[in-house]
Order: sequence, then structure tokens, then C-alpha cells
Amino acid sequence: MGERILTGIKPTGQLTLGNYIAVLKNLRKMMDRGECFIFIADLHALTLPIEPETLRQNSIDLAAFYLAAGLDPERSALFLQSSISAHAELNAIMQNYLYMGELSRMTQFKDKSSRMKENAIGLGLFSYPVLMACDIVLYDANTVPVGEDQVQHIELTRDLVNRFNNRYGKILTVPKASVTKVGKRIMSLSNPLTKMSKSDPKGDIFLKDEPMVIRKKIMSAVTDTGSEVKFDAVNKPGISNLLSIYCAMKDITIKEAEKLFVGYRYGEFKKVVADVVIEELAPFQERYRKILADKSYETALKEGAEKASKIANETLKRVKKAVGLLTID
Ligand code: AQP
Repeated sequence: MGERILTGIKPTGQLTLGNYIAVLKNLRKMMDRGECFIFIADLHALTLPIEPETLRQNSIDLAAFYLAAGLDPERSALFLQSSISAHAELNAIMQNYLYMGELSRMTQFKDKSSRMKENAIGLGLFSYPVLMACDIVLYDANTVPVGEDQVQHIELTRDLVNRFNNRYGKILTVPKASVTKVGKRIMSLSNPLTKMSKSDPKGDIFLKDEPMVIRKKIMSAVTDTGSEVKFDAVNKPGISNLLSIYCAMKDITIKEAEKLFVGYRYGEFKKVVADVVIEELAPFQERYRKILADKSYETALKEGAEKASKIANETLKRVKKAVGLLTID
């Protein structure tokens, strides 16, 4: 089998530059590399409290952003996770093959639950990696483009697949995380020690931000002592973050960027970073607004769900048969 690529984003809030760099920016290249399954992880969005209207609106926004980023519905399948019932069905089976100890070691669960009262932590937040593993294996995906924060979940998926295949034979495909070299973890502009995140919007650049807002946010980003534009994540986390953003946008290495910025003052450097971010996001935002208005995401989601459900149902059937669930056609 060639390359099968699966990637998703949760419609939990306004999309950030971190989501753009990890997933959206690479969509065109992904479609050249293999068969792509791209989804809106709306079931995952329910793992933290969210208003129904916000979830609906975020899902539409995300579909429009995927298309604006160059997702071609002819060459890939775009779908809502909740529209393919195989995700929830496989989840009911696979939750028996991952264990409490493994799930409680997941950094994302520890981070998110540490900010909540114990009796407000839903079971779905805890078992999130089980559903994520199902999202991946349903499409026999061998490549999963993600930011660094999701690598641990892919490793867990690999463990699950190996465990399952050892018991039942070669039923599932072992996936691999694909992480961008630069920009794998974009940090908050106001606190470069924490990740830029939809659900913790302090210091975020949102994909919907107007150019003037983006410029203002970058110009007032926290920087470090010293004056050299050099990558040093420990001593210069603010400048290193801006360098990563610049490199991810221009598709160049950190070394190349450091050479470019020799002799630049922090203020001059920030101005160039703001220019490249605005230059790239402005036409993307224009396409997004057009797609929202013409509602072309509706057909894309419908056709994508048809393509995706065919593959997902085949895998589900294979799994059901393997574990001994009686299937009568
Ligand atoms: N700051 C980031 N830097 C690089 N990659 C990032 N991603 C998220 N934030 C950054 C990557 O974006 C993809 C989609 O993420 P997600 O929506 O599935 O959930 P997440 O990883 O939990 O992202 P957020 O923005 O922090 O969402 P919330 O706040 O809702 O939990 C993933 O590939 C992720 O790695």
C-alpha cells in the first residue's frame, strides 16, 4: 500500500498559528505524497465543556479553513468525525485493549486535568487517546502529521496496534507520526514557556486575526535579555519561538535564518516576522471568507464522508470478525 495520511484538528476554539504550521500549511504537500483523510475531530471537542452553537460554528470554520489551505476534495476525503459512526463503534471495542495505567501517563491528560476539579474531569478526556487511535487505524493510515504535543498519542496507538495484531494476526496498520522539522511546538507570544493553544488563548495568533492585530501581537511578543537573534530555547525562548515561526513560514532552517538576521535588533527582526506571517495569512483569510460565503464546504463534507465511511466500515468489519463478534450480512 502507498502512503495513507490521516490528520485532524479539534474544533475547540479559534484556530491558531500552531495548528496552521502543524497541519494546514502542509496540506498541499500531503496530497502530493499520498491518499489523504482529513477530518474535523468534533467528538474529541466534547471532551471539554463547549457550547453547542460554538461547536457547530467552529466545525464550519475549520472545514472552510481546510479548503482555504488548499485541501482538494477530489484528491482527498474531508469529513466530520461524528458523521462516520465507525469511529464510535471501534472505540467501544478498542477501549478494552488500552489500559488505565497507560492512559494516566499521557502528558496531555495530566496537563488538562490538573487545571480541573476532579469531579469535573470527564471519562472522555481520560480515554481520548483510545478514540484517537481508532481515528487512525480505521483508515489504515501509515503517516499521521502532527505537532510535537500529539506524538505521545501516536506512540500509544502503535502499542495498541502491535498488541492487537499479536493477538489476532495482522489486522491493523502500524502508524508513524510525521512532525515538521521547524515549528513542531509553537509557543505563546506572551509566555514562550507554554504552548500556543486554542483552549488557552493568551499570546495566541489566531488565523482570523486582522493583519494589524497580528502585527501588534508580534511586535509586543515577550523577548529575552541580550540583543542577538539566535536560537536558544533555554535562554532565549521568546526569540527562539519567533525564529521558529519565521522558519516555518519561509520553509528554511534555523541556521539559514540566523545568518539572515545577523546584526538585526529585536524590533527590526519582529517587524520582518510580522511581515511574513501577514503576507502568508492574508490571501489564505481571503479564500476562507469566500468559502464561508459560498458554503462549498457542505458538498466537500458530504462527499468526503461517503469516501471515508467505505474504508472505515471495511476496517470495522475486519476488527469485529477478528475479535469474534458475529456479523450477519
Ligand atoms: N502550538 C502548537 N505548535 C505546533 N503544533 C500544534 N498543534 C496544536 N498546537 C500546536 C497541532 O495542531 C494539530 C491539531 O491540534 P488539535 O486541535 O487536535 O489539538 P491540540 O494538539 O490539543 O491543539 P490545541 O490548539 O492546543 O487545542 P486545545 O487547546 O483544544 O487542546 C495537532 O497536530 C497538534 O499537534
